[in-house]
Amino acid sequence: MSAEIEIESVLVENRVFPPFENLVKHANISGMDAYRALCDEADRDPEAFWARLGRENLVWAKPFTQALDESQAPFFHWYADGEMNVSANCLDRHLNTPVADKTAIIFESDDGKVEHVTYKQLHARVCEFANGIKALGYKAGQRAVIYMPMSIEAVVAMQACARLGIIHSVVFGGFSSKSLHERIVDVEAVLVITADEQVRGGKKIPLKPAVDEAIGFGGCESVSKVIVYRRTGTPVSWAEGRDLWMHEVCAGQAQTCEPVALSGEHPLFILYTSGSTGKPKGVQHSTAGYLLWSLMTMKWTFDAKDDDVYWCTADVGWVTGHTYITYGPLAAGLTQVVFEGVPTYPDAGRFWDMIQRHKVTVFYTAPTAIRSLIKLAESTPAVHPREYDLRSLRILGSVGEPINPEAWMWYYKQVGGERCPVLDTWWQTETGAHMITPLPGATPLKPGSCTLPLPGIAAAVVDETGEEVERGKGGFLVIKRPWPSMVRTIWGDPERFKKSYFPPELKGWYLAGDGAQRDSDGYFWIMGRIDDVLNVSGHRLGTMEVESVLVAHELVAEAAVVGRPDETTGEALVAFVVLKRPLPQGDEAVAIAKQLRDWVGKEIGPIAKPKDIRFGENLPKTRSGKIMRRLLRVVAKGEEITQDVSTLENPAILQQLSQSV
Ligand code: 6R9
Repeated sequence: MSAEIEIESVLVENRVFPPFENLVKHANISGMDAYRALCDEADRDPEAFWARLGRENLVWAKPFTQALDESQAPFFHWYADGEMNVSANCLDRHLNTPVADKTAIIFESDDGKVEHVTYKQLHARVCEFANGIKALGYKAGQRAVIYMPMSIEAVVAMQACARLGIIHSVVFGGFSSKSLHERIVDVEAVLVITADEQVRGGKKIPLKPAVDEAIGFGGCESVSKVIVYRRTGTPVSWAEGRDLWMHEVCAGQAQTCEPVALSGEHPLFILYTSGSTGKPKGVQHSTAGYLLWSLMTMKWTFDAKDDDVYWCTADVGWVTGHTYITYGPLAAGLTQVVFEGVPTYPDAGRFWDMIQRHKVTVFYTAPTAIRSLIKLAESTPAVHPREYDLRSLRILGSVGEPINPEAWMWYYKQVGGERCPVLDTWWQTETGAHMITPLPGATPLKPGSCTLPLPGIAAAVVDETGEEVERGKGGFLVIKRPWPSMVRTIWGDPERFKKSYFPPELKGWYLAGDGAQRDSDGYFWIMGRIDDVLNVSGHRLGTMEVESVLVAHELVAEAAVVGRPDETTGEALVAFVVLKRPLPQGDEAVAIAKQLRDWVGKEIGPIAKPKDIRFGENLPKTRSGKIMRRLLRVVAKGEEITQDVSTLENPAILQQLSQSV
């Protein structure tokens, strides 16, 4: 944790939008008094509050007697002596209710084919696949890596693992074989579940070849089977005895499968996310606490109602796809849209067209998507949301990065028709589910603010000694009390877990890694990361991660990566590179920059490719040899350096680095 808080300040908006009466009237949390009553209940006796929610909202195979065990803090244990199964809580619980015959998933493929699956059918498909993997000998506690496109099959694969207690680790389909390899090795996966290809924006992108390559890198001896979902039918190479088709694994299996009763603390999944060092962290989540908060936030934030058609546009490769596609909406018994493709194909009206056709009521997407659709709608009137009937919408959500007030207002007016609240939900891979967010039937909204913490979430803004800062001043965002869906550990690295999230100065509180400030109403305004993590299009990327890949290239001697504000992607990566050869000029510089960009794409994935690469003979360093990233951030923005450069050893270098290739 750096002593200095260096954060990009957000525009503070003064407009306030009170909640809509029609939403307040029927909301699951109706009005600010109801919200405050829940907050008070949680503050009075947090454990009793969480125990009540756990009892009332989850189906237990064996009831718990203790909600929270703090004896090994910061390794908090929740509902540990209770037993339950996440998949049973998402599917079986609905079987003897009217929800059984309700559509669980409306799947729409990239090319517009639509498939409806009811809860009963989804249950049968999950059971068949679970029986199939059980027959192969896999069991609770082992790890499976899932590398799949957005599909019903991806949800089935995750749910089937949960049903058997197999810990899944989903790797986003946009990650390279190298990243995939790293994760397979780190979790010692016994099973990889993938597809032949994925289809996005009219293009086919291979997946199975990346799995073959990843395993080919070596060190993956733990993997005994690769199960392949046939998405496109393109021929793929086949390792006899290792590779199996998903439909063949399912063939002939019974459509019921006893869910395994697991401790509330049984690990449900591991999901990798970037931190401030080169190596991504395997964030481990648990069974009961995670599912409880996934479900409660569906009910509270999204005000889940029986007749909702809910759509979260995230990919299951990210935490948003885990909590708000695979688990939360199913536990809540909602009908949800699952979409394979991209927002701009066949044109930039795709989201609006789908909302219109499927009569979506709750829509949850990322600011990056909104910002890029604003641009396209303004230039191509035919894909402007006003051209579509979006009257089915009642709630809009935003996630992944700060939403700037301009984008908020456009979303509110053009998409929501000034009838729908925009919920700016702040949370993280580590928090499992929403933490600070407006409630649609209670919270007055301010564009650009994620407003107030959910009941039970003890959020605060403090300085480096742990003192709460004054209203209007920036500080570190912390959570002062444990909550059920919190990260349990970093897979294989409990020391890093303690160091990253529970620094000793902060009295055992959870350090989120974001800067924030509160206004005079107590509203939270997130001001960006305080560590070396960037947020590009809502995806977390560690600058060190990209740097270590760049310096691994044969041409590169040294590299520093910083972020620069970007109109569309929020932040963009700028890489400053010192080559092992003389400074390249003109076409040669362009060619090397391309080579390096492709290298990063191959090593991590296309999302990590630097937008801008600058070459120099050196990097700005202090006399003790430390790279002065603060100066690089200024140079990356193309701004004049007004800071003190007296500690800089080689001031002339800044001029060189200000030239784009
Ligand atoms: C869910 C998710 C977490 C980081 C987080 C913060 C940023 C997420 C935000 C937001 C401002 C919001 N972030 N939501 N910043 N306002 N509503 O995105 O998880 O990928 O782990 O990213 O994203 O910086 O620390 P994850």
